[in-house]
Amino acid sequence: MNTVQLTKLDKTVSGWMHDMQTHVMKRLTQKMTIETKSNHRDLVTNVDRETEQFYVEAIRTFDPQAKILGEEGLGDRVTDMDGHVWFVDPIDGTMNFVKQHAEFASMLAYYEDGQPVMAWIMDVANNQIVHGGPEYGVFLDEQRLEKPNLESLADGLIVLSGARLLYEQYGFPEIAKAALGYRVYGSAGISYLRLLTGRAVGYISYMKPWDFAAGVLLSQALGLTNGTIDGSTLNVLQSGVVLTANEKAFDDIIQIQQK
Ligand code: 2AM
Ligand code: CA
Ligand code: CA
Ligand code: CA
Repeated sequence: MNTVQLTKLDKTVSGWMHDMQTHVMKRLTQKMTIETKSNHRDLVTNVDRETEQFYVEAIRTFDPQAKILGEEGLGDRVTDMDGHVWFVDPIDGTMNFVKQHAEFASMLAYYEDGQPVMAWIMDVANNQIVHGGPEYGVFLDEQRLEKPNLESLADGLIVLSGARLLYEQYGFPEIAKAALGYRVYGSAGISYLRLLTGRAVGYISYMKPWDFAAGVLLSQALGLTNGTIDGSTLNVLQSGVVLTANEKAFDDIIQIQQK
């Protein structure tokens, strides 16, 4: 895609997200339907479904060839990365959405024949978007972001998923102890925003494709390193423990893993 096409794509999708933001913040003042999915902590609301439906309709009109992988299942069954593939996480951090009315995100990512093109992560309550891609640059709203400093794990904050830390999985306690400090945000999108804006040196969590497709694309575009914690190849259609960090902190974490 050339710059004109990328700019059009960015403006179009950012426009959808601003419309979504107005709608979702209004929904927070109204009564919500809250249901559980796989267990009592796995929440879904009518707003998650409505928001996914809104994105699916917008994407289908804009890009009739789209294959859409959305968390709430209103898109398509996507089994390969051929053609135009869109990842949708309508509300990321649904528990924060329900309990805090803040610290939740909305994420979209677009890949063409397996190549990352552009992604968007919005901090909905703060109405801020990080958006961009490898050919376009990465921006926080209008401000271009630079590659974050190469701070080591010992000198920086590591962002972790709370459940994995609590249940001492994947070496998370050792990683937290080796870091200057650790943070748990309860939303993959908010975690990636902290990393992309240089407030943390790394993020590790067990994630599904819609949780990391946008974050991995934007991180890579900013020069951060992405991988899996077990050294297997990162596949955007496969769930796994994904690690994103600056290259120094990435090595520090892999070394702790291999001990
Ligand atoms: P969600 O709110 O979109 O479901 C919270 O710890 C973070 O992990 C959120 O980004 C949440 O996304 C995601 N999450 C929730 N349950 C999960 C699960 N079973 N596996 C992987 N990620 C999950
Ligand atoms: Ca969910
Ligand atoms: Ca999610
Ligand atoms: Ca979600």
